[in-house]
Amino acid sequence: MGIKRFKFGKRIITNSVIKEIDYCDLSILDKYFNVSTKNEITLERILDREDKIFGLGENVKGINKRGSRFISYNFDDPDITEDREYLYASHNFLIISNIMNTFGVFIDTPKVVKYDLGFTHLNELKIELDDGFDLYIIESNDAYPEIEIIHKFREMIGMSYIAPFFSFGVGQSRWGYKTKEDLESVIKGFTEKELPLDMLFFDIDCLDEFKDFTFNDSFKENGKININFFNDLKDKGIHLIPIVDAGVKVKEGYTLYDELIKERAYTFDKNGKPFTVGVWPGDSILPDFFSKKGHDIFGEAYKYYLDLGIDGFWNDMNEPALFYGKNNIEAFRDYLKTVDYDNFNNHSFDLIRDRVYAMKNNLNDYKSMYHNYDLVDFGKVNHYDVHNMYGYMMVASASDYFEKYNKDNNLNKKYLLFSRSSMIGSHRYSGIWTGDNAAYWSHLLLNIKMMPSLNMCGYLYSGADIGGFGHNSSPDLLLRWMAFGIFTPLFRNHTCNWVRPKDYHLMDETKEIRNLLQIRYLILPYLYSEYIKAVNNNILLFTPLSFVYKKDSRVDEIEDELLFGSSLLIAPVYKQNAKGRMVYLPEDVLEIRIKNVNDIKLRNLNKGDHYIDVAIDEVVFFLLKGKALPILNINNNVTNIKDLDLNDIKFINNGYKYDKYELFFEENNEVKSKILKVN
Ligand code: MIG
Repeated sequence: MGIKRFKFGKRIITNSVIKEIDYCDLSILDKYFNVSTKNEITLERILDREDKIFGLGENVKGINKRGSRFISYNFDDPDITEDREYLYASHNFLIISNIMNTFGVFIDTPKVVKYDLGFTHLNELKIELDDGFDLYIIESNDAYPEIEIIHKFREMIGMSYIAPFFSFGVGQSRWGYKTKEDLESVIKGFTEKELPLDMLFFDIDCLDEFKDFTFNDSFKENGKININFFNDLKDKGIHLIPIVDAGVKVKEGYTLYDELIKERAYTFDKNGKPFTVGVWPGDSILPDFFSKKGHDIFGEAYKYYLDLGIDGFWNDMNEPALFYGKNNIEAFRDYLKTVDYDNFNNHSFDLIRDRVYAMKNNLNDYKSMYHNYDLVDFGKVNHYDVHNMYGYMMVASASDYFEKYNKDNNLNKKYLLFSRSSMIGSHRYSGIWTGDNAAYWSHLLLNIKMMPSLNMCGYLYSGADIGGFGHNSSPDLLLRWMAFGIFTPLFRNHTCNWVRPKDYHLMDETKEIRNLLQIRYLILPYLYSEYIKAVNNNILLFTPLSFVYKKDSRVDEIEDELLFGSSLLIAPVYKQNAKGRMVYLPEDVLEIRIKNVNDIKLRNLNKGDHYIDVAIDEVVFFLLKGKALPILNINNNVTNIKDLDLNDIKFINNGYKYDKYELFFEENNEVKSKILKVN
């Protein structure tokens, strides 16, 4: 029982897979799919009524994706509705789970792939894509086939990115911080309210004219960067995390632009000229991350920030998102000249609006751009054919440079890097956040359901904008979302600039927020240890119950409870005004109820259904039988994440089967582990 690889034409090299696997004869694939190679390739399969379909990483809907339609096509659209077929990522790994025969499928291609998982016809699965890809089938005979398939798949795509320990701390962000003073007032607010802060995010308004790797004037004194600000951050143990967008402003004299132009390291049109697009800085070029030159030049641009001691970044707009292609502006201008303003009606507005919208992320623009993919000697390639890879190549350029920077400066630092756009392969270089969600209760539930799917595809350092990015959040939504977010590796409160603030220090619910942040610290030793184990052992951090409790059909449909690491079951509250929720426990557990770090209550609960009260300022989770939970014994004055002091670790024990727990921590930037005795 192994992995089978099939060849469909000449593939574009993606390096998504790092393991060499021999090709099989295409006829063997008939056992899994009805394959048709007319025009485009289609793979069809009749589904049994009981079949479930897992995987596909960053997408809407449930853990079981059956009944829906999805497309791999990285796209920026902040209106995440229930029927959205594509988000910011392409994660072409799925598991078809059947009682008799469960198998995994991975499609190695940067091109568009369409999945109809019983959407058009109840019992028909259909995958459509263009020729030129490799397909892998991953089989298992194991009693826990999904887990084994994921393990084999993750082994095949290589070890996931390891984020630095500080990035497991508390992150505050808002699109709308404009100046150094804005950032300082956040820090002041956190200090006054005695809230811990580890990462302060820096969004586009802090840049100079939206240019990457710059600061606006508020950060300068007499034209020079005010170094005191950075020293102060350092003293306070706060990491500043700047945003890095894909588009580079067209402006002579701006070094990054000049260099990309000089070395022809930009995405180009059919005549080889820069393909100019509109993004935040106005007219911009898109670095050609597929070219050796573009990869190196953009990577090296990080040096400016790194030299200031900055050690974390987020990469945005790298689908790439386009507000317009410059080539369409002329036609738009001509169109406006034809508008009959004397007979203007509602329809005239719609037509203008439609024209504007049609210029955004325009398919023809994507099809009119080219790359010089000489990083792997592939040569000239149309952007559309490698579209889904653009963000992947962007994070690779940064990550490769970080390695070089470390070497040049004799450092062994770990850097935080996470991205909006991703494709399998990029999981080795960075984490991801899940983009522009909204302050909807349904998006809290979506966050819960998406985590295991992301893990399946190799994305372990990930998280959503806590409390929702778009729309106005309410205090109860923020608190409930935090109560789930404390379990996700990336734990960042981020908001869009035109909705009402929900920064932790601006809320009235300070006590509740402080408690929740402290509970995050309390579980850190466990969270970090289980995260590292998930990376090292190619397993999930968030596991669906149905992957584990094979003999209990009750868990089949449960998607709002998850196993978290090897010891815990979590069941977040995600409904407004709920005083608690029904929880199905697949085994006897120890309930852990935390009001604050000095108020932890334990009680035994039997397997079965329970209504669990969960007050708005509490976190309740469950310790499985035979397991132990390491917690950080902290006092109320924790202000920042620090290297763990192992003397501060104690255990909550539920009849632990072994007397030792392997704890992971970071020491001098290295991941270390120590076997602790469980008392
Ligand atoms: O067009 O940088 O998803 O997190 O705050 C919007 C501004 C651009 C989208 C990101 C969001 C970020 C915002 N960006």
